[in-house]
Amino acid sequence: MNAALVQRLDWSLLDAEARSRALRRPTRARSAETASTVAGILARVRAGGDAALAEFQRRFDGIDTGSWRVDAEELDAAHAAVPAAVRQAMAEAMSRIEAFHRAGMAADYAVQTAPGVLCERVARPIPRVGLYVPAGTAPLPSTALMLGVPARLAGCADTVLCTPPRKDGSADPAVLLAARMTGVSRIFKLGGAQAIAAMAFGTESVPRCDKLFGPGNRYVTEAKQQVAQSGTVAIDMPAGPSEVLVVADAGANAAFVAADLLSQAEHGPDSQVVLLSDSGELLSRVESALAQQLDALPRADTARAALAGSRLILVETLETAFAISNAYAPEHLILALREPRRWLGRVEAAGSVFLGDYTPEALGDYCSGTNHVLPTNGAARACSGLGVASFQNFISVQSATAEGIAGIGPSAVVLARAEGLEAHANAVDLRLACLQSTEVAA
Ligand code: HSO
Ligand code: ZN
Repeated sequence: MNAALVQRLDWSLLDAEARSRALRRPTRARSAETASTVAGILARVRAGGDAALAEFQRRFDGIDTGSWRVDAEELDAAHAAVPAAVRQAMAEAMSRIEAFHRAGMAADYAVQTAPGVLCERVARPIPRVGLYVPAGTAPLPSTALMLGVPARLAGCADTVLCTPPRKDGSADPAVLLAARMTGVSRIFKLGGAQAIAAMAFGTESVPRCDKLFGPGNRYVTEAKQQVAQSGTVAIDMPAGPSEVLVVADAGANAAFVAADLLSQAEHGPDSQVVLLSDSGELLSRVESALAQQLDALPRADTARAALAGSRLILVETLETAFAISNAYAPEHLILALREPRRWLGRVEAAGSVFLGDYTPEALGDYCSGTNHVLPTNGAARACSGLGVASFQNFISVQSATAEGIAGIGPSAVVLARAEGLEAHANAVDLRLACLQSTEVAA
């Protein structure tokens, strides 16, 4: 067994500094070099439009077609290229994702807050959204479903999707199929910061979008942050490498736990996995299971690199495990506990929670129905995963009758004068005076 596979710690023996080091993400800080490369790409696309996209296609993708829009022919070919079993599994996943997301949609509502005063909130789709689906070492058609389904449920009029081209200039057929299944309007074979720039600023061929969604590599993430900071476009959430935290008790199945840790670790060398348990024996069994399962994985090198930055931590009690988890605020939290639901009330911050031995994260990644675009890097403390609401704007509406303003107007006048805002007071006073004079006249 390889003792150095993953670091093992005893929480009770760590001082404050060692504890904070134990929970530090391996995430690189935003590098100045990446930031300036990305700023350069954004500026080029903003100024040069399609000509700049063609230049980046040659330079970064090594292809020279000068076109990137996916046409009907390529979509049809994608359908034929995806095996029937995959098409079927995608269709089933999509219907569960749709059922779950539809149930969570916020209904419009109206409340009479005083006689004659009606306050409402109505939802409107964000008109044009831009979805980014990474390809990289593993193209993720499931991400196209996780972005496309809520966009469609929200009723977005125009859904643009960018995904990087492959070496031969084509796009991953399964990503194209998933995009088509969800009803995406236009698909472009564009990747990296230039794709984000195209959707944020618009070019001759790519329409300017109102909000951008989806995970990506560090260039994509940096580009999303820069266009959002400049006020050009809204983005879904700050994205970072994927992560999972597992809380397991002595009765947990070590092979299951190890498999869950590895399923996260295979995403990328900077993915982080953390296991907390009150059983040293369980930790040892998981360590052996990790070593056993790792070698059989095609992406063993990636997983090994991720494990090198990960931790197995012994805690004295499960209460401590939850305190640690809440402070860490993991993207995914697996409760490999005998009575997981009993502990759910303790969870204060997490992107998505998986209860019990038979709920691996992989179910949520693909097909249970929940969204897998989730806050990483501790953002779960104050951010939530994607839902239909992420693709909507909520507009408040109010209407007051004469009776309504007569009732609540005097409060507005008092508050306006207290703030020294006489014009505000006047806007209400004029109407109150008008009502009084018509009353007198009547
Ligand atoms: N675990 C990833 C999502 C994913 N896994 C896609 C497989 N495919 C981030 O939540
Ligand atoms: Zn995953």
